[in-house]
Amino acid sequence: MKRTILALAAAGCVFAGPFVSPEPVFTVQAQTANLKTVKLTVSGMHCEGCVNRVTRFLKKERGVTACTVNLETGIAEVSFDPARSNEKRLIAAVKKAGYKATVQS
Ligand SMILES: [Cu+2]
Repeated sequence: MKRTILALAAAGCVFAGPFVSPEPVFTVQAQTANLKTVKLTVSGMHCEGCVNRVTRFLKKERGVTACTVNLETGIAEVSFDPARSNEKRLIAAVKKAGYKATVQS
């Protein structure tokens, strides 16, 4: 179920391509409309393994629908439902993974 929502949410984020059906997916659209995206500066990552670990922990966090972690910049871009999570929880998730994070201003 969660997997389906993620897939649909991802499809909703992609700008209308040839495969995007014009029929709206009502519930998912309503959900994605309320998503919030934050950029976290993550320190302590030094390889692809770290990136995967941080990504995994962030994606496990409730309400998180998407997460992209960039090793070079050390920035994690996270989309989440603000009704279910917040910056503090995301930072805690990164900490649980073994790294430090701050919200990028
Ligand atoms: Cu590493």
